[in-house]
Amino acid sequence: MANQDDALRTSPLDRREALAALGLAAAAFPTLGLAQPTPQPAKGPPIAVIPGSAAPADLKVFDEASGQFVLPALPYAFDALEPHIDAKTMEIHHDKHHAAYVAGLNKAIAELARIRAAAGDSSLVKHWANQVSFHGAGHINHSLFWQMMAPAGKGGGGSPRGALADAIQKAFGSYEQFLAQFKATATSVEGGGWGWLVVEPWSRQLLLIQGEKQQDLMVTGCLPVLGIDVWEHAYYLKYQNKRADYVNAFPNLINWEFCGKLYDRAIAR
Ligand code: MN3
Repeated sequence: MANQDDALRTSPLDRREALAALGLAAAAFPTLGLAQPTPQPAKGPPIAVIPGSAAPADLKVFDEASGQFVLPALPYAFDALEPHIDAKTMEIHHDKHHAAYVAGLNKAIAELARIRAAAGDSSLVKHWANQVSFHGAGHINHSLFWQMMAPAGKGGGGSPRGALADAIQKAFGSYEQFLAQFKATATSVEGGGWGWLVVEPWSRQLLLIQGEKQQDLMVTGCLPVLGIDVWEHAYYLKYQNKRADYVNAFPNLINWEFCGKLYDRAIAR
């Protein structure tokens, strides 16, 4: 597991940034007839990557060959989470909503590159940077969310085990108190958003926080352990306006084994 993690920490994003920087440098000299700087691979220590921040080894969210973010397959059938989440909701949520975040993220990154190449509308940097935040968070959130659930009784439900169970006990007093506060956190999100259990890595504490939209209110650097999407698109077909009923059903689906791995990675140093 450690080797897989280390391989991921070579971080395609770091390389993308380096390549983007090189492209920017090249674009600055296109017509001057000057010798362009010879691209050099980045040297020095790699940019620090917070342990646990790389994608889990079996979760393909980015394709290095194409340089594009990609939609990971659902790890189960659309109807596998019935009756707690219905098949139609899962199909639309994954195939339409999540796919739109992936497409939106790729487009926003491409538009910013066009602006750097003087081929785009430079007045739209604010817009596209905002879109990177929104769609990027949407892509990561949903990629994790599918894995954080499993069919009830077949990996979904039960209670946390191992180090995560101990940490929840320490942070919240008991699993029951944690669960009550997690539900209250999620149910009371204003508008579309998320309820999150995260590790704040500088203190290594567990925190319960709300996310609004896809990324608003997230604490910088915090690492997700468990999240529930409370946008209406996540539950409206079955539950209509009764978000609390959906939130109450959600613990039947929590994949604590996956969440435990996220926790272990988040506190590893
Ligand atoms: Mn959603």
